[in-house]
Parts: sequence; structure tokens; C-alpha cells
Amino acid sequence: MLLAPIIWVLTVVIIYFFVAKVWWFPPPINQHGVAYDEQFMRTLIITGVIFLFAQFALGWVIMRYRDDGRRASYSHGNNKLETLWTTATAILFVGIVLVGTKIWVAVHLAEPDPHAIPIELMAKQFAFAFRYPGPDGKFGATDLKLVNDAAGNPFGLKDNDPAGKDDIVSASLKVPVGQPIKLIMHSRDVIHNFFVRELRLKQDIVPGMEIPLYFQADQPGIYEIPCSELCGLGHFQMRSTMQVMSEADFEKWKQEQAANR
Ligand SMILES: [Cu+2]
Repeated sequence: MLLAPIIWVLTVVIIYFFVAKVWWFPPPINQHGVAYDEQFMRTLIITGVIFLFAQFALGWVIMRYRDDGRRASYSHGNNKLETLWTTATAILFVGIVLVGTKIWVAVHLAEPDPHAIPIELMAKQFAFAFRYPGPDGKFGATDLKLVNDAAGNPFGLKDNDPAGKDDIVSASLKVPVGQPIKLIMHSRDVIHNFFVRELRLKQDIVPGMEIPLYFQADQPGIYEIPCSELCGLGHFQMRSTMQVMSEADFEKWKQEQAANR
């Protein structure tokens, strides 16, 4: 008898935490993030309403059919009802997926912007490194044998390549606000993952592959980049930051970095 009201109260408490947004994401900082959140809310409302009805029905069944001395009766079930709710669920969930796929496609399969600013990312146990082509706009050649973290050369830049002379290597990601970015991702050892909550983006970085990720950040600030693939003992401390800065600050930062080389 008590189980039914416990289930109902728990249901209401759980729904309250979602409606009041007690634990919620940080606000999105681009158009993709807004679209992503809208899709998340649509899914949450649909599944939330079903959850509410299912839990109240569960409590009602517990109350209605509790042991009160009556003889139990056997039921074969109802094929019509089974077919109905299975079909309705299938249509609903495939529908949600189809709507959501559009948002995924816009990030991962859309025509890339040819003017996107290229930035290289090298992930390794347990750090991220970023490389900018410098004022000449060209990435210098690299050689795996030259990779040397202690000497500040995580990419293995070749000293004798003039295109690499002005390359900028940074432990944190700096991007100009409102500009399309092309992040070219590599891993030196195991699978890592690039994740920025505020961008609503998450992409695995797979060794042996060059994975491009296009995005844009429209809100200046500093955002965390935690590695989101369990990549070894030091995984918990593998993180960097993304600083979204004004165009002028970004140019100034690049010049300073180039001057320090
Ligand atoms: Cu990692």
C-alpha cells in the first residue's frame, strides 16, 4: 500500500529537479549549442511526460492489484494493445532521432567553410597541444622522431623547414570570437576526446587518423576542455582550456607568440 505513494512522490521530486534545472548545463556559446539544447528539451519533454504517466500508472497498478485476499487471476495479455504501444514508441523514437540527426549532420557532414581558421591539435597521455600556422599561413613539416615534450616540441616540428619557423605551439586553445575554426585532431598514443560543454561538441581523437572538427564560438570567455575518453591512469588530469577572444586580442596573442619563438 505504501509503495504506490512512495513511487508517486519520487516521480514528482525527480521531475522537479529537471523542471527547476537544479543541475544544468552551462549556457551554449554558439548556434549549434542553441539547436542542440532545443532538441534536448524536445526529447526531455516527450520522455518526461511518458515517464510521469508510466510511473503514476505503475503506482495505480500496485495499489489496485495489491494482495487483499482475492484469488489471483491469469491473463494472456492483449495483442492489440501490445502492437499499439510498441508501434507508437517506435514511431516516436525514430522521429526524435530523425529530427536530431539534422543537428548532428550540420556539424559533422556539412560543407566545410573554406575560410575556417586551421588549428592543429595533438593529444597524448596526458596533455593537449595546439599548433597555429603562424603569419605565413602554412604548417611546417613534422617528423615523429623529433617529438620532444621536454624541449617544447610536442608536434615534432622540423627545424630546417622555413614554413615551420613561425608556427605557434600552445598548451591551450585560443580562438577568435565568431570565426569558423577548423580543428585538425591527432593522437600520438591512445584514443582521447575533445569536449567543450559550452560548444555542445564531443569528438574522439583516434591515433593514426586526422580528424577535422569545424566549430564556431560566439561568446568570449575561458572554457574547459576535459579529455572525455578514459585514456589511462592520468586521464583525470588531462585537460586544457579554450579561450575565446576578440579578433584584435587574438591577433595580438599570435604576434606575441611568434615574437617569443
Ligand atoms: Cu585523454
